[in-house]
Amino acid sequence: MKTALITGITGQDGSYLAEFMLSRGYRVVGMVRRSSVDRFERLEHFQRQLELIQGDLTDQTSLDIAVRDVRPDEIYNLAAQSFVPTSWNQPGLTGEVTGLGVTRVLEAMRKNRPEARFYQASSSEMFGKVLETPQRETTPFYPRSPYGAAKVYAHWITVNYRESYDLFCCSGILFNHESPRRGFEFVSRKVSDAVARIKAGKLDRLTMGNLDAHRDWGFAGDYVKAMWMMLQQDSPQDYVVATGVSHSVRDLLSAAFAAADLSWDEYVVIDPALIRPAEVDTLVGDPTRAQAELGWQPRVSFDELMERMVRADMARHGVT
Ligand code: NDP
Ligand code: GDR
Repeated sequence: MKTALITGITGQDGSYLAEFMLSRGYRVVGMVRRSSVDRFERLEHFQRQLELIQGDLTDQTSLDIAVRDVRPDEIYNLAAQSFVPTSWNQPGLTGEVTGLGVTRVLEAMRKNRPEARFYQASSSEMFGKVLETPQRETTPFYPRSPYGAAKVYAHWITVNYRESYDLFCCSGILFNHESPRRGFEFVSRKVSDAVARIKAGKLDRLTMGNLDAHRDWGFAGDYVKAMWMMLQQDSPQDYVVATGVSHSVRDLLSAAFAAADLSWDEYVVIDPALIRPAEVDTLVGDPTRAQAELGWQPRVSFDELMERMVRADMARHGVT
């Protein structure tokens, strides 16, 4: 039985990846940071099948102990301060966790378990003010936030440990992926939850930021499979994971409200405070390498994704 160590297991992707790895017969160990409250909502329905250990990406000792004791065959580093707007208010913390934290995990692996395979959660935010469309593995980076800058550092340190120490390290450059388990501050979930609350009579107005931004949105359940596929290859590589289709935030509003037979323009107001200091205007990925070398394909379309999210939130709020 192979062992997978997942950092960030309490997050959206961590929960889907853990379920997927269990279905492949892995022993799954999740690293969680110490908190005064349990935050395992996304894991509740299968938590008994998991081992959870404490650790924090800001603390080298905890990572050394985790890797030494767990003896993983595969390490998935999903932990990060992942919300872009927070990265302007907490740039130091974002750099520590999302950037330097990756070096700490790599060091823990190099010292304690160099034969393990390593996955780094890289991001399309690294392309930022895009220098090429669609974005592929060779497109130069131009990050537009402290988060994006931290991810660029994390990406290159992963490449560097592969080249310096001959470790099996891969970066998945994943474009936005969503699900009913998405955090409430991200735009897709903010909107699906708002639609459900409007239907339930609990909300009459939704404040939004930039409606003109375009993103390449896919389903998180499809994307975690690509993470695993990368670590099953003969040699380590970096891969773009995306649908290849871009939509605006306005399209997202339209799809989500339509799923509940509502018109978004009757409820949405713009709040300038939600406009970012520097925006990533348009992202669209070219997943050709992932399709050709991994055999990966996205299965859930944009409209289906938004409909699923709205339905799940409506059920949560007790409306049909
Ligand atoms: P989430 O924000 O849902 O999850 C982040 C996870 O990181 C949580 O489990 C969180 O723990 C954990 N974490 C945060 N800080 C620390 C720390 N100091 N030490 C240990 N763990 C910590 O993110 P997603 O699941 O959406 O994303 C997973 C990864 O993929 C992230 O690295 C993200 O940046 C990246 N990514 C995500 C994309 C997306 O569209 N979802 C696209 C491209 C990249 P806690 O529950 O305690 O807060
Ligand atoms: P993003 O996701 O920044 O792309 O990062 P988010 O859903 O936060 O924003 C997407 C786009 O929507 C615009 N927007 C709003 N966003 C939020 N959150 N709230 C609003 O009210 C709103 N109005 C408009 C934003 O300006 C932006 O253009 C996500 C995260 O998961 C990162 O961790 C990951 O690396 C990238 O996706 C790929």
